[in-house]
Amino acid sequence: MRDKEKIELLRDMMRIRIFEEKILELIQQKELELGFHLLMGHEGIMAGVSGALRNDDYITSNHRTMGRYLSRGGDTKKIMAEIFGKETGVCQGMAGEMLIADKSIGFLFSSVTVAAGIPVAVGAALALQRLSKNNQVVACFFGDGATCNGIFHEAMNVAAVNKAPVLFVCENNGLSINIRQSEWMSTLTVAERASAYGVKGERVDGTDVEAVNGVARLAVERARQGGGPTLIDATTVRLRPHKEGLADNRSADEIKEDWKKDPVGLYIKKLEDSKQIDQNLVKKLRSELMAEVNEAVDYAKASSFPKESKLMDNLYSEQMSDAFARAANFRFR
Ligand SMILES: Cc1ncc(C[n+]2csc(CCOP(=O)(O)OP(=O)(O)O)c2C)c(N)n1
Ligand SMILES: [Mg+2]
Repeated sequence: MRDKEKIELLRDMMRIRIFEEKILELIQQKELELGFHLLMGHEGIMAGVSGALRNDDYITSNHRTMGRYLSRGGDTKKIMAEIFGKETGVCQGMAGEMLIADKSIGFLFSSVTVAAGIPVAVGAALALQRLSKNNQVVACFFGDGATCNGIFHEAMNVAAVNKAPVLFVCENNGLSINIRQSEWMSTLTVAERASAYGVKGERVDGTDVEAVNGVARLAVERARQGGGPTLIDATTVRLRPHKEGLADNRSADEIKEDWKKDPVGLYIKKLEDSKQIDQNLVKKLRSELMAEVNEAVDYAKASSFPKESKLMDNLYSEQMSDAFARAANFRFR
């Protein structure tokens, strides 16, 4: 990997981290309410996979959306405005944090419903396989808890049988809300679940962004060449509560231990220790990114809330609205 690519990975991780730190600050200042699902601790997985994708590839997401949107090249101002509920937001302030979608950057879907993005990714991949000549892939991001949901297994099977160009990316933080993995999963790893469907399962240290990027590059290549899906089981730590404001039942000592695996801190240390970067570069990146995020906050605050008359817009496509109207007429005639 070239130095430039390493700095891009670092920048991507730091951008997500600094954005989320700002969210925490805004919550503390009572500018935002509690309830946000940060992906702090998962940055190495997001940046590593994102760095293996092309701009014309697609992703789907679970409830931890903000870092994914940023990592795929999303606009800091638009995501900040969205979570402030403003009309200048990614989804005109109607989606909030957990239902983000933005076709312009290939961010197809996110959902509050655990595992819901997995079949959507497979469907999109099957459509691309049949309708596009550009060998695009779809990466879907979900948690280890989601791999216990039935739809994960159906979707894996359908993807495998059809050799759909999908990356199943499991952000394996060992927790489902506050319940530890050993209480709800009978296999030792998520990766081994792939073998039931004839899919390649790859376990990787998700706190090591370069390792994730390496595994993701191979998986993307395989998918583009018609080799079908890969399940990437990327192990990591969750550095915040499940959602802001919810009690975390880990002890302070356990959380302190988890911080030793902070993927952002580890990568900065690795690059500094091997003299690939120096402290000045990190300082420069940090101040540039903080300026970007502060500007986004000003933009969001200065924007207006959506008009009430827009409340029912964009719920269904025009076509569906027509179909519903016809169905309603039919019933009442
Ligand atoms: C179908 C469904 N079941 C349960 C929930 C409640 N719920 C929300 S997040 C979550 C934990 C998900 O854990 P995981 O998939 O590991 O993702 P993580 O939050 O750890 O990133 C649960 C059980 C839900 N939203 N949807
Ligand atoms: Mg989890």
